[in-house]
Amino acid sequence: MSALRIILGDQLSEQISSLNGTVLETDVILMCEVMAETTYVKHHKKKIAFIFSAMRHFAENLRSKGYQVEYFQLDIETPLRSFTQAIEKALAVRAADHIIVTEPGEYRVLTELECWTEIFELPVFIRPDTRFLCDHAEFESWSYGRKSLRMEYFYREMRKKYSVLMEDDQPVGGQWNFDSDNRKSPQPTLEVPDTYYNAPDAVTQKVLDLVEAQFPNHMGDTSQFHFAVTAVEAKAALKKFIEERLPYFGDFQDAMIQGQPWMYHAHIGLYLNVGLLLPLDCIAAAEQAYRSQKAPLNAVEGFIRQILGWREFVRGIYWQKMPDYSALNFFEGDRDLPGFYWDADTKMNCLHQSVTETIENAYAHHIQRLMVLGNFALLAGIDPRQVNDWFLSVYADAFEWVELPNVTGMALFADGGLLASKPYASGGTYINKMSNYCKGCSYKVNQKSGPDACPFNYLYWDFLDRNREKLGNNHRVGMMYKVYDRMADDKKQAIYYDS
Ligand code: DLZ
Ligand code: SF4
Repeated sequence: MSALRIILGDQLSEQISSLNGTVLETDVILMCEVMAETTYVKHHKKKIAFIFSAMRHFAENLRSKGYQVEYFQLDIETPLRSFTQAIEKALAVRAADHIIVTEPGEYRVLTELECWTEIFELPVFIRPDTRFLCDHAEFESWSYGRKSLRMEYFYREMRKKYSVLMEDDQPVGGQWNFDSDNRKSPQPTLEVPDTYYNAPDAVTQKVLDLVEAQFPNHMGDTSQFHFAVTAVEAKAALKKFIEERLPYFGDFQDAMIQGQPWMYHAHIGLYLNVGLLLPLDCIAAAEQAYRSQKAPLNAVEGFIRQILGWREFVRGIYWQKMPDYSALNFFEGDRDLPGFYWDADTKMNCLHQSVTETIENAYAHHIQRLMVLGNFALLAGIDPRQVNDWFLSVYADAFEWVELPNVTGMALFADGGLLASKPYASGGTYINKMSNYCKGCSYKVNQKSGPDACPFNYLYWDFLDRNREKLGNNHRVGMMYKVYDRMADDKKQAIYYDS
């Protein structure tokens, strides 16, 4: 008996279920750099480099522990077109009588591997991904019969299940959620610590050269590559966050400062999503910081909610609603994504800064993604498929199970309210409150119409007006319709023409 065990590029954990029970003498681990996976959306150069380097380091680590690893590096002359082709190539040189794989993070990949039994005439065992804290059956039973799915209630169940920030059966501090403490406006003089920096080693340097040569038309460049690429390094990045940023994470969670791409966010999403960090380790480290009085409760609870609540919740929704979820378009957006999402060439300073930082770092923080980049796409009525493809390709942490619900559900409200209770739509005022971008902008944030008006302002009112039938009954938006209806007709006309 010998197994071919497949490890995908986002399954780089020694605890991954596909490795359970490996017989070192007979079993073969297969990992492969697949051209089609790098180009089905044009991933950012730093994202491809991160994944390839982390994969190569992971393979080396497995070899050092006695595993037999078949690793296919990207072959430019005869690139692999799919995971299926990689298995075919592996089976040509390594005999196996069954295949073992952990369920993938994308529906597209699941449909591919569900064909393997027929193609290879071998039993294929698809194991659950036990790195997640809520499995599919548990999410089904939690969501069964509920009219709407709200993360808050799911999160409370998870807090109890894992006994996180609990005192007996009550939440520490007497409440579940401290978000109301987390809305401080930014002070441009804040001294934000540097993000984790890891100098590329020889393996990473080889990958960076490969990516620069082979993907010239993809976003970004490979200079200043500083990501962790092993589990040990990712743990160091987590430690740096817990010690230096976590204490302020809550206070400035929604703040944006020009020239400060990292703020007090964790920047560990990419490590969690490829498996270099495990969720419970991150949660335990944050809770420990609170228990030892190194970080306040509002910060620790907010951070833990992202991992134990939001991350698991969006994964549950993704697998429950796919494949239909990827086609949802509640507002029937049909405009093309503007070119400035790729080159930052826009006079709107908030968008210019957010896209510039995305190009440089394959990263932008949550509030830039939601209230600047997502908000603009929502208000302007951009086709959700194009917006999703963009988010999936440009961020190093983006894998479809997490990207799609965040963009389609949260940023675009394209699911009509399955995941969020109202659209996260706002005019320039909110961006001005939470950032210093407007000071350096060609547009005037206080003007509602005319050539100098902040485009977010007229797009906001136009968005409400053209979607009245769909949003008029939403009591959380109702107030804004009253404001719009009181506006003079000439103002409404100007908004319409500017949009
Ligand atoms: C995103 C990505 C990229 C760029 N390249 C690879 C690759 O070469 N090999 C691989 O195994 N996985 C890659 N991935 C991740 C996959 O596209 C996909 O997101 C995951 O397999 C889903 O579980
Ligand atoms: Fe963005 Fe409007 Fe502010 Fe300019 S004025 S930075 S477009 S919100």
